[in-house]
Order: sequence, then C-alpha cells, then structure tokens
Amino acid sequence: MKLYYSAGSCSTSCHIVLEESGLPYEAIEIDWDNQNDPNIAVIEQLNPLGTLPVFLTESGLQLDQNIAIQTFVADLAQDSNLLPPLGTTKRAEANNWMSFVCSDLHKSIGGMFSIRMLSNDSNVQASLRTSMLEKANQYLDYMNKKLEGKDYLMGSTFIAADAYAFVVLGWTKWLEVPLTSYSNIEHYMARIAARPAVARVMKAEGLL
Ligand SMILES: N[C@@H](CCC(=O)N[C@@H](CS)C(=O)NCC(=O)O)C(=O)O
Repeated sequence: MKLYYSAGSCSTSCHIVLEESGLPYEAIEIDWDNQNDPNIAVIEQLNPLGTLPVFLTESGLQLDQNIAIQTFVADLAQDSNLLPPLGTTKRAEANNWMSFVCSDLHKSIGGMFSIRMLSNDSNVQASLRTSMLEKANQYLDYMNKKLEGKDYLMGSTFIAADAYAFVVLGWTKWLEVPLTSYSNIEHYMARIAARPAVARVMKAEGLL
C-alpha cells in the first residue's frame, strides 16, 4: 500500500491510521511549495481534484477520500481495533464520528485556511473569520462535551476517527483558534500525541 500525503494536512490522519494498523505501507510526501517535486505531477494525474490523500494498493485500487482510506485500512487490520466490527451498533457510532470529523469539523476548521483566498478586503476577511469561528466553536463545544469522562471518541479504544480529529484539531494552533475553554479536547489531544504510532508519524512528517 502506498499513501501520498502532505505534512500536517488531513492526509496525515491516513498516515496515522496506517501506522497504527501495523500493516506494511509506503508513505510519500508531497511538497506543494516545491514546484520541482516530481510527485506533484503524479498526484495531478492520479487525482483530477488535485487533493491529498491519494492511496494505492498493489491490486490497483485507488482511493482519495480520507474516510474511504481509513475504513479500508481499519477493515484490513481488524486486530488493531481501528473500527468496531461491521454490522454492529458500535460500527454505526464510529461511522457517525467519521462523518462528523470529515464533513463538519474538517470543513469548518479547514475552511479558515481559505479566508485570504476569498477576499483581499481585511474587513471582509475579519467578518468571514468571525462567522467561521462561531461555527468551529459550536463543533468544538459539542466534541468537548462528548469527550467528558472518555479517553477517545468511542470511550477507551482509539479509532480511526480519533486520528482524523487529532489532525484537524491540530490546525487550531496554526489558525490561532484557542482550545483553552475545551479542557477535554486539550487532554484528548495530549493523549493521542503520546501514542507511539502517532509520535512516529509526527516525527516522520517533521511536525515535532
Ligand atoms: N474530500 C476529501 C478532501 C481532501 C482535502 O481536503 N485535502 C486537502 C488537504 S487537507 C488538500 O489536498 N488540499 C489541497 C488543495 O486543495 O489544493 C477527503 O475528505 O478526503
């Protein structure tokens, strides 16, 4: 299995899931800032959307959506418990978290990176940030409450959605969105960062 990723982007969550799975894989970094990176052309050819992650298997499968990649890897490595067994209510709950992280959390927090591309006017930028921040805080508050008394989203077991949430929540540092009012999230982030597989990925991506 081969994963194309860019350091610290959402594709890092697939990198973490692969590392947690214990399965053999190759991770290839794309450096968007380096126009001479030959793999940029590879990605543009493989994925017309031009986004990462891009994931390939030896059998010719290509996936380029976080949820699909993480679910595929988790199902291949069932002993790693990255998702509960198929057909169970726990699996449905885990899917619910995956959807929340992908379509709510990722898009609200990640959207804040685009503010400067949406307008050159600093007043417009400020008002966009205010409204995006309001939505992001609504999701952060929701997560913070759901994490009360729990180590991870589903309780004591780390699942793929935790890897994804960890990466997206990590963007708050770059976006200057304080997490100080969300102590459960702060402890959750520290707990995930301390996982050996997560630390290995953070080191490999130069994020430590
Ligand atoms: N729908 C995709 C979104 C992937 C995505 O947003 N990737 C971002 C990184 S977090 C990306 O590659 N952005 C580069 C770009 O848009 O130029 C998924 O959920 O996997």
